[in-house]
Amino acid sequence: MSPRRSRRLVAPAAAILALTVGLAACGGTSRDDASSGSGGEQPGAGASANPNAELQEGVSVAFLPKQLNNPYFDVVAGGGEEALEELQGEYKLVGPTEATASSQVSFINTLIQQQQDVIAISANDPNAVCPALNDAAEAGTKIVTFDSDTAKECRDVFINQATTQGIGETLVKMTSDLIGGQGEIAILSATPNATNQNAWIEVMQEELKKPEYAGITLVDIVYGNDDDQTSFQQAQGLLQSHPNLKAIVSPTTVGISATARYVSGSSYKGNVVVTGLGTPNQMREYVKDGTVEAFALWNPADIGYLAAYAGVALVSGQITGAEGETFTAGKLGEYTIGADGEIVLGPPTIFNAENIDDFDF
Ligand code: RAM
Repeated sequence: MSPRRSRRLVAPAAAILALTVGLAACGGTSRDDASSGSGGEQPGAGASANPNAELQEGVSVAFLPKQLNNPYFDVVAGGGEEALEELQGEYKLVGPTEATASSQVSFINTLIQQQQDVIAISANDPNAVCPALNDAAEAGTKIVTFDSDTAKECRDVFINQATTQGIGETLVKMTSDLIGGQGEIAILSATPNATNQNAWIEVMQEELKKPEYAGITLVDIVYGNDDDQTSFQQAQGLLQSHPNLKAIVSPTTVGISATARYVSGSSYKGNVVVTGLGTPNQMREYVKDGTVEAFALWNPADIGYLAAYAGVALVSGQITGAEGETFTAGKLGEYTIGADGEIVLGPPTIFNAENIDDFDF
């Protein structure tokens, strides 16, 4: 039996309405890099939202991360599972082992056959998954992107972990502070096609043009493909090719942990800064051994949780993905949809020796 026929209502509309005031600042958008060049409408365009619609039970939400063997996405998926338990929905996790551009397409096609109500995807490429996602949308599936967006016409909403601008600014400011505003830096990214990393790098490059960063030169950008071994080798290569390098900035949890591992076992430890975006649990030993002073991230579980709530709100007709619509995401409170269907989780956190033991993810 199709899960679409088995849904019931889960929360009284009054309870939802009671929470719709006061927290609107959680949402909003600063920019939408993933949508550049796209002119089409989002899948939900044209429909109208009913903010009084009740959340339905039995909604099936499939999480499709960039890759499965990535601790970051395990935490995201855990948050999604928690939300779907609360919502009495059906949780599923599928995905490729490698974060290559088209590796998610066959999974989307299978999810269409399974008549999933919602696909929540972190896209390895802004465009490669679009034809398959459009097929899914035509079959009635709601599309939520999280973490790494597609072009905007290929999904209903995008759950961004923080504003793209804010993440780029944080990365540059943190690096500048750690190297005293002077010297060569390099970026060790994820895959060359990753929407999120490319958007953050673009902001970083703009930031570095500001007068306060005039002493910093970005000398290289390399790609570890969100593969531990490749990232490890790229870190080694960067340090060999750039003898004056002051910092490696890795805006990916896979890249920063591999870089920290390489540097912690080398003579660069204490001389070259390692920073970027990492999970506290992966980075703890490198903070404790003095390899890493500071890095940033958000709570990945909250992205999964918010994506699941957004998916169920879409299926229930509470939102369509249009700017200004609001919905309540359980314990996270109320969110407002920004321009281009973007929903922003909140600001990133900076971790260091002082606070790292307060976090467990
Ligand atoms: C990796 C992935 C993910 C990114 C984090 C910071 O796990 O590339 O997309 O958001 O790092």
